Amino acid sequence: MQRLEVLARQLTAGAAVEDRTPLLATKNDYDTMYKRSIQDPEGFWGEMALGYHWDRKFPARGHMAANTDIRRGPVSIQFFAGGTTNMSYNCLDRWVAAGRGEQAALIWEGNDENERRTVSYRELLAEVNRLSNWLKSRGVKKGDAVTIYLPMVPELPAAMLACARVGAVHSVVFAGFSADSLAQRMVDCNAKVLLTATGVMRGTKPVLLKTIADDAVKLAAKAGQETSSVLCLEVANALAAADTPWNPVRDVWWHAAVPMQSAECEPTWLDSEDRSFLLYTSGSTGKPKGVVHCVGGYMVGVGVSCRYLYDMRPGDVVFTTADCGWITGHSYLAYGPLLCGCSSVIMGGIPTHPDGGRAWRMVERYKVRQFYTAPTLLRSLLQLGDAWPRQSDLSSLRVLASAGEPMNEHAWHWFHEVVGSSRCPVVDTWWQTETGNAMLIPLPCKWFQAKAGSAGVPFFGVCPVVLDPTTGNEICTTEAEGVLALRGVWPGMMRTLHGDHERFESAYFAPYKGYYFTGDGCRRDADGHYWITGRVDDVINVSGHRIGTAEVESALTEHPDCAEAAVIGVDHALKGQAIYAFVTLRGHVQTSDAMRKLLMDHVRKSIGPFAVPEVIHWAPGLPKTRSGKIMRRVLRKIASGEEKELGDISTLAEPGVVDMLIKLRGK
Ligand code: 6R9
Repeated sequence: MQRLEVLARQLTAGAAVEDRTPLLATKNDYDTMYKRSIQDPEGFWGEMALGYHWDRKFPARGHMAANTDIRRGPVSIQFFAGGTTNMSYNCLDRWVAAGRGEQAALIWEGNDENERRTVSYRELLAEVNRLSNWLKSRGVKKGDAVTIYLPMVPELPAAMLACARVGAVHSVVFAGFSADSLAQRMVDCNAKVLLTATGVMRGTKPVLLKTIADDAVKLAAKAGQETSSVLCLEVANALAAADTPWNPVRDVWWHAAVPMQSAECEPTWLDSEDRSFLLYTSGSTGKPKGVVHCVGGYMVGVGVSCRYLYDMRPGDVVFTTADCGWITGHSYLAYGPLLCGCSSVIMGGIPTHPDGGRAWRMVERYKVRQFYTAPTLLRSLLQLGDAWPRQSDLSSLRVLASAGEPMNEHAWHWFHEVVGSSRCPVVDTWWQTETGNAMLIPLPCKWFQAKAGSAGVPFFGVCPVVLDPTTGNEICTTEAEGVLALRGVWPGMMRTLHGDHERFESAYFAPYKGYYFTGDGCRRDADGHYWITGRVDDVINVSGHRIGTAEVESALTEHPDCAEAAVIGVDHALKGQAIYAFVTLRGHVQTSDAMRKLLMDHVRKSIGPFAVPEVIHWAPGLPKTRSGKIMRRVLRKIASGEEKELGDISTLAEPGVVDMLIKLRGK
């Protein structure tokens, strides 16, 4: 009996992954399409966009315009101008009309493995319509911002799609952010409506989201931003509805308000260049930046990348482990798979709960074809041993994707050999919140020779250049090392930073005139493959979460006992990078472990748990240049115990500080 079950499982697994015609079968296919995308972007993307529904077609010529050279005037980008469309229509109605209404759109598992839900395309469309009607009933109109602070439940992508349907601009805030961070983001985009939940279980820990949301609403009000409606979803097991703090004037229960709405809602047809969503991300200085994406370009960029880079086709089951609070969740969990007619798997809990086999059992259960994760998760899963993936039938897998941070060779080989049984390409893609979709990619094609740790070759329309960081000149030899910049434009590119076009230009287009500056260093090898060497600015990547050193520093210095702080990133075996803070206390304050804890708690409250420094190194003074600039290069060497390689410190205002800091390491 048992053997028969195994056999049946193998047969169905086989049926789900029948061989298919490859999209880029030969190198020549890729070269031809790539070349055309660079030589005639307007024609190329115009044709690609015809794979989507447009209520009003854009003209074949004249729909694209761009300037990325600040010497020639303001930076501006447009694609498919003159056309109108709607992303929720392309994600949902189109597939229901094509007879896929009963197919799963979302497959969800909660923190507890027995909590499972499947939402078909027809059901998701109805839920999105009801939610759209609720948003309208609350006065939400095209262009209005809506903040979404939800855990990973099917209602999160549904909320994003409902905003897309009515033309509201969603701002999803990762449910690990604190009340301060949530408030800051609500104030920045002027959001009057907040969608949240009672709470969520993370492993064995409940997180009370509604309480955090209430605090954020209060903080926003103090900053002059009134929240008119808070829609709250009851999430079982976290907190009973009866125990949830409630303001009857402002708060609305999801289960009371949404089901009574009509399940029909005409999509609002939006101009291609209308705003689609905002997503806040960290930069090297100042507050988080509200990256703005627009409807048509983002849709086409993400949809086409899913098709060509991850081979997503209708009916495929895609499992992306990212949270919708980050760009990978937007592009490759929510929008991308649905634009391709796939079933998207959502994991509500953490992948190592209750044990290291959780993610692999889900792959087996749902016959996942594309598994998309981040190196940080791979590192923690591989630590738990090979037995876990080997216990599950992973034969449905065809594409193993990753993004977010550099993948070390060890993790790459484990992914390829243990998870993929050496049959599946490892697609380690480089991209950013700002780029909208994957940009550099080891193509998942038989002919492509992927190299462990390399981000591969450019996607259509992407023109990477390696710049000499000191002269700013392009290094034109095939083999090159320097700063990664991009020439030209692509549809999924951000259009501006919310409320600050000047910062958009100065952060991305001023450092190297004529190019988009990525903030990453890179190397191009003799075969033209790119290797990302990490950020060259003051951005740290902790477990794939981007954090600006300036944000952590300002959280620390907000504490009344902290006089000054300097934050750097140090290598960390699991997280990739960890936050290391040098802190100078005010004169009268004594250093102690209790003080350390106070400062850590303060950062947790101010930004969120993931931004808490791993190490606080007491610093009676900081190494500064005579003009007052902190020399982080010196701090990095001190933190990693490489003081013999400090280099030139003759420009330091007080060289004695260095010895003091070395003595205080580990104290
Ligand atoms: C998608 C995403 C962007 C930054 C980026 C770079 C790093 C992303 C990478 C990678 C090496 C890869 N990064 N993918 N580094 N190899 N395959 O993560 O967006 O959160 O905006 O982060 O992440 O440093 O500049 P985002």
